[in-house]
Amino acid sequence: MSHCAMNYETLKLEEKDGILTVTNSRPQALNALNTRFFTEMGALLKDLSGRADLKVVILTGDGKAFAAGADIAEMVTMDSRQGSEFSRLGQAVFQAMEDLPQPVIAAVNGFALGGGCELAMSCDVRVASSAAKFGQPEVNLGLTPGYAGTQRLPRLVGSGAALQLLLTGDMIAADEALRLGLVQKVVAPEALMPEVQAMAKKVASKGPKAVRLAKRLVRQGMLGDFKAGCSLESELFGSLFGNEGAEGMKAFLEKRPAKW
Ligand code: CO8
Repeated sequence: MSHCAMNYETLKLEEKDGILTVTNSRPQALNALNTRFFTEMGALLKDLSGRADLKVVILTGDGKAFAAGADIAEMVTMDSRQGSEFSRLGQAVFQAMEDLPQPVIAAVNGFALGGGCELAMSCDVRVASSAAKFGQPEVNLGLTPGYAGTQRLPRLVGSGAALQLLLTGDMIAADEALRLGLVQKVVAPEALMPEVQAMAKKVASKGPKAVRLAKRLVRQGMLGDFKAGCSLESELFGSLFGNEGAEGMKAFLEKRPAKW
């Protein structure tokens, strides 16, 4: 596979049956997001986007953190211009995650703070370990989020809950994140990877074109207006007739599994 050609320092990759698990792995710094991470993740996403055989991506973290934020040690010396540049770099990579044709499931194993919470929010579905902690603690550092956290968080949980987290910098437990709708499921730490793998396997067994289009329609719809989203939906819905949809519907009527 082409992505094996690149030697990643911050990412570990493991692929099986069309499901790629990407582990953010710099545990000595609680997987804090640095320039190297963004460069590597950007290159990986570019590579993955062209792969028809790849069905689902799982993103998780090594050790006790998913990611404890942007790398404070790298940011501390930055000036205003460099800060904006670092923000744009992260935003572009997280946008590429949303734009990836394949769905991305976040398996949030531990701390998802600041840029780490923003990373989780750029995934399509979030499953959390009961040991995970979420928050946007940037105000503690005299900062705001810079990787679209001020935009994605209110879209996920509403502006009141988003502002409560953004203004207080409070860390919340996984159960509270579930109550707010920031995550979709909470499981025991040891059940996290089996749960996410089962979910990924289920998604990978569905009509592959339909899965990609469902993601694209929601992602594009969230950025634009309702009517434009509906009109794109009709167009893409129609594109499944005569190919994958024809097989899926025929298989149902013939009481047999579909052959994608
Ligand atoms: N950056 C760099 N290093 C970090 C980070 C981080 N965000 N978080 C932890 N580390 C390092 C620690 O410095 C420590 O290193 P060392 O062993 O060399 O002293 C190591 O990881 C282990 O951390 P702790 O000893 O602190 O572990 P604890 O279990 O005691 O505490 C916490 C865990 C509570 C998660 C604690 O580490 C913490 O509060 N971390 C910082 C969390 C934070 O503030 N995150 C937000 C960062 S700002 C941000 O994400 C902005 C995003 C937008 C950027 C826009 C671009 C400009």
